[in-house]
Amino acid sequence: MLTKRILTVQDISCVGQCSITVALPIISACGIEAAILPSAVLSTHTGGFKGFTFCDLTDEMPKILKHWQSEGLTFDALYTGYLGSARQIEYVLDIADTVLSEGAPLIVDPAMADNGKLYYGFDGAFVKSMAKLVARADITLPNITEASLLTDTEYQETYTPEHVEMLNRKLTEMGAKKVVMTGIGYRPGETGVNVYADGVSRHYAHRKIAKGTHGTGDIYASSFTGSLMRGKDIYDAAVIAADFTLSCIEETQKDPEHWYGAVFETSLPKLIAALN
Ligand code: PXL
Repeated sequence: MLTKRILTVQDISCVGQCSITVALPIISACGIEAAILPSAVLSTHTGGFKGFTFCDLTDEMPKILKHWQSEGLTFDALYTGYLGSARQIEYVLDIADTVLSEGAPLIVDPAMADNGKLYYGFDGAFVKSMAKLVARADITLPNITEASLLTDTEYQETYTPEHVEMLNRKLTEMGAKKVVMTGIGYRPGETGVNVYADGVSRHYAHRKIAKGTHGTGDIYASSFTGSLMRGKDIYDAAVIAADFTLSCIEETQKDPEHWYGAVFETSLPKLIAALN
């Protein structure tokens, strides 16, 4: 096929602008077909809503995979986001082994922690399972909290480029081929992304907006994956995704009542323009 089809595996949070509800529109805007494998359905995400519902779809995963195999369906990339259990990670590895086309990258966003803390519901055993998936990744996109947890390194709120380099080395020694580390800033008021590929780091710095917004990791990973599949190299894709994510956070700031996610919709034209 001339067109590219990718598969993303993560949950559906019905309200909350994260995981599949941002991955689908963003990857589509990049001009790439996105197929989904929902790992669970939640009424909302877990970051601030109370009493959310949760329907686990783990048992569906092998059945869905079997059907795809019987239809001969394959995917040109596999992008994973928020996953809920060790068993889901085993199924993701089965998917990577069976329905990826030749050379299709495995892109792993180990979405499980931020600001030095695991998200609600995760524990050390899950981190170990996620480390197994990261070890298979062609590209992994951790923030510094996730990189620290995955490599059993103490989390530091402020850090040096040498510290980031050490985390990158540890992640690649585990097996990940390339690392795009998000939320990396060395100066007050600055954040950015560090791309580690073939033993070399390149850092892209940009303005940091003080108030963090939920779901920006998913916006970043989706726009990165879409840009990469549009043929951008890893650094250019990382920069396009950083500029897009920053624009989404700026849009979110215009509405102080919009607390649960980032307003990404109005920045999609900018993302499309950056790719053309
Ligand atoms: O954005 C990451 C994410 C995705 N899905 C669910 C979440 C979170 C973060 O908290 O709760 C259900």
